[in-house]
Amino acid sequence: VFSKERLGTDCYRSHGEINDWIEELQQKYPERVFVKQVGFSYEHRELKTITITNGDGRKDKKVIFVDSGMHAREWISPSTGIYVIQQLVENFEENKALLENFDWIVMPIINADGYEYTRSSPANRMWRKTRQPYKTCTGVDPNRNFDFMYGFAGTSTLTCMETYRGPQPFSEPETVVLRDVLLSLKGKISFYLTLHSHGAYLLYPYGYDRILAPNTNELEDVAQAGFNAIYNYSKREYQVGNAAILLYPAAGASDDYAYAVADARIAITMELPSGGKKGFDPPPSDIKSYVEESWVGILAMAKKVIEK
Ligand code: ING
Ligand code: ZN
Repeated sequence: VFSKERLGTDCYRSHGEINDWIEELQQKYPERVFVKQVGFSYEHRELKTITITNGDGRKDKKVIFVDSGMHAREWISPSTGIYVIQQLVENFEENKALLENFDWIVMPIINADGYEYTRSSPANRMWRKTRQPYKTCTGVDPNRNFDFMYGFAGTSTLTCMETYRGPQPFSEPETVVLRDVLLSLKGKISFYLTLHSHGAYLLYPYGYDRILAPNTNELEDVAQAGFNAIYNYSKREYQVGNAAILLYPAAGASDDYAYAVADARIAITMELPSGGKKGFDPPPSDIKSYVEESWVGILAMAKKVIEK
């Protein structure tokens, strides 16, 4: 019934396909995989996490948490989330050392409604936000909607803007779901990795303002490990640094929240490389090379965290 790597890397997958696939993984590998329905999107799509273990039954492990699909148009992000799951579950023998002292939890699609909206017609391809309507326009930037330094720099009060922060923190069901998952893991997260695109950046807190986080040396070390691995692999040069200083200040993002509120020791926003006409649209034929390269970086960062 099941073939290895059923989802492959040949095309962008729908939210439904991804959900069905992780449920199949749980059926196929019940001792190592646990899928949990953690809530619903505004349009009632099922939001799920997949917990990946080595099956030894230990319950005291720290967690490496990866999410993707927060911004609708950043399609290479969920593709990479899928690839991470494939590496840990279907390529278990090669990667089982990563699961010895850590459980991995992946949430492959956060903004399910936005993602499906970008898939529904070419006219909607560049949608970024959620899909809850407000008075004049639809959607909130989920990466401005978290309640740490909410409303500070890089956020908009205008409903029609791409960085609309919402009427209040956690106005969006999708950010509530991610918040509750992160808080349920509070103090257990060694590495929070959130996958975005595009531009090839490895960003670490704080993002709300140009302020360095207390363990900046450690954050920089982990990000540098990712940089080096990718550079050695493909000669691509990611830019590494504090999110607000290197890119721009953006308050209410999930990495700051995971770091400052859910006490993730390391939190990184990985902006995957640009592709296609607008940067957000690498052609399907490029998915394979993008996700393989990105995994090299993710692996190196995870190893750095694990060896600490
Ligand atoms: N970029 C991120 C954004 O939400 C970011 C960059 C993340 C900046 C975290 C500051 C803090 O704007 C994309 N492409 O979404
Ligand atoms: Zn993004």
